[in-house]
Amino acid sequence: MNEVVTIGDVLITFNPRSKGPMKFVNTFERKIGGAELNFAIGCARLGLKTGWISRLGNDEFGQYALNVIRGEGIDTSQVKLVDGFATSLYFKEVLEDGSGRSFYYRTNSPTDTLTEETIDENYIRNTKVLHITGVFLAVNKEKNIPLILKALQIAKKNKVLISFDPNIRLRLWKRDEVQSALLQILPYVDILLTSIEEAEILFGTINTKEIIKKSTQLGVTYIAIKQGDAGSIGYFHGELIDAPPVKAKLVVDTVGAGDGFDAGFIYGILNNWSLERTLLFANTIGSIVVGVIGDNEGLPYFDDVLIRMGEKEFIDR
Ligand code: KDG
Repeated sequence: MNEVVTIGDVLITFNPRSKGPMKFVNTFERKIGGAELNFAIGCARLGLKTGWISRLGNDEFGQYALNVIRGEGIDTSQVKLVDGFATSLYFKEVLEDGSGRSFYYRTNSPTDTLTEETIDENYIRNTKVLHITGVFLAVNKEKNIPLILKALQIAKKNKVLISFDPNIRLRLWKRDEVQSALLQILPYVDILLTSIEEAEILFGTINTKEIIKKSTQLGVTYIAIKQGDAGSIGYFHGELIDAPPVKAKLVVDTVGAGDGFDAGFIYGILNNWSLERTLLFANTIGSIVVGVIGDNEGLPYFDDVLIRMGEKEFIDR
């Protein structure tokens, strides 16, 4: 039995070797990414039994990705390599000021072959948490929204906790599409892990109390508002905690920090930690992830987090 299961698309990631507009970058470093996969890697490294439901192209990149994912100890029994589809790609741009864009090559994703019929009810029933993000929904809205709704219904029926990160990528869909789609998902959600900007798109407000009110009215019990280097806010059953930021030692790549935070938050919940400790743990993970280039290379193992929290001694020889 898994403790956490997620559903998503992998992306072979091309990190630029130099800064500046992508059209002038000549060399890239190949890595792998994808919001749900980053989350799964984060959970597995913390020691949670983690499953990932997906489809990859039966090509060099898909085979490479599958090897990496297996190597992380993630259960890939629900992953298939499919013929006739190319594994999705994305190229990252990093400008001199650290900002940048993502360029996706993911139309006709291999996950287009993942349908409502291919969802194994038993697999979803046999986990403690089902984690969904808005990225997978956006990759193929017409198909993935009903597919995810089916997975959510199975999870609800079997008392599996549902966590949701809106992970809104406006390169994949328009604001009004996002709101109407995600508002269909929210009534199933137990744990909402969002940024303030995403909460504004969903609820039309950046006021924390309003966000909490609107989410809890829909049935959400745990809320975490991720604020990057400003820490995070958490809410559970009337308890509201403003958790201070954990200062990063180095910031070289912020992609994946939110996915790492999500993994840490779910770890805390599954271990019945207090909301305060859960937020501190998740904030610490985010602060570690940003110190490493790549979408998931910086995700820490459990002991790394304890060392950064000062709860375990670091012995280097
Ligand atoms: O959360 C980080 C991800 O967004 C990144 O690894 C890849 O852009 C990506 C996506 O669409 O999943």
